[in-house]
Amino acid sequence: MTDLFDIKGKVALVTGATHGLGMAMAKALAEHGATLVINGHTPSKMEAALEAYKNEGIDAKGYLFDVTDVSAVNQNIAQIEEDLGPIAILVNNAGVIMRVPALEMEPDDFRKVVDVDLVSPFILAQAVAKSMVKRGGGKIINICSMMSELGRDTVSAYAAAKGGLKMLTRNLATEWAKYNIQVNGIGPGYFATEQTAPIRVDGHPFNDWIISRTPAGRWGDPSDLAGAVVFLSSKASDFVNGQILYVDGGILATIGKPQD
Ligand code: GCO
Ligand code: CA
Repeated sequence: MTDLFDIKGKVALVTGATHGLGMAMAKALAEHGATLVINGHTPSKMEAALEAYKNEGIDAKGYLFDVTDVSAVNQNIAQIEEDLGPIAILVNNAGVIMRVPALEMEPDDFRKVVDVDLVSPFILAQAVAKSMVKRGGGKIINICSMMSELGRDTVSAYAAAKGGLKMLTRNLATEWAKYNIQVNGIGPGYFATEQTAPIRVDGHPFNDWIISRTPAGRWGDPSDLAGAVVFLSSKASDFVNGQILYVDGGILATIGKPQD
């Protein structure tokens, strides 16, 4: 019997995988047999990350490059394919967030957020798709957000970029489905990571609000993304194109409930 979720030996590149949700998804792919390639841009973080993967028995290969730099991306993609073979799975996870009220947001900072969170996934997708087309297929997974659907105070640039990333996903899926490339997204809800640590403290109004706003009644654990990323990387999703799979404990399903 063939295993629908089998990704053994497939080369998977996860950007921004030196920590957080990127690292959790990268581990899930490696644990299901993928050859793991991680990208980062800070040498010290990369070193620590490779050590952390090793401690869990994962032999991750690290490539340091800036995902917004077109020539660095193209060079590194070519190098990865030369070193390890064709990239079968790309997870566009690298991202930044700035929490600044829109009236105070510097247009240059807005541009920087859009560059990392929206333009770079396009650059990476184009770079890997060129060889995926020649090889007859591949999987591209864009990491979206609750802010692909919803607004929130202070995150105008992030929401604009993540909403854009949802439409980029649909558009690339439209153009590349005929090449057997499935482009989909994962939309994490509110997860317990370093990024949300300052707002997750017990008794903090944001912490209490998120827990009550989430039907599942808790923050997501990074390991909650494992099933979604393996599904969208495997042949189980070969006829799934342009979807955003929200892993959010039900946030988007509900308007919420009144506070007591
Ligand atoms: C925020 C959070 C979010 C999360 C996530 C939600 O400030 O609201 O940091 O932006 O990072 O993307 O899906
Ligand atoms: Ca992060």
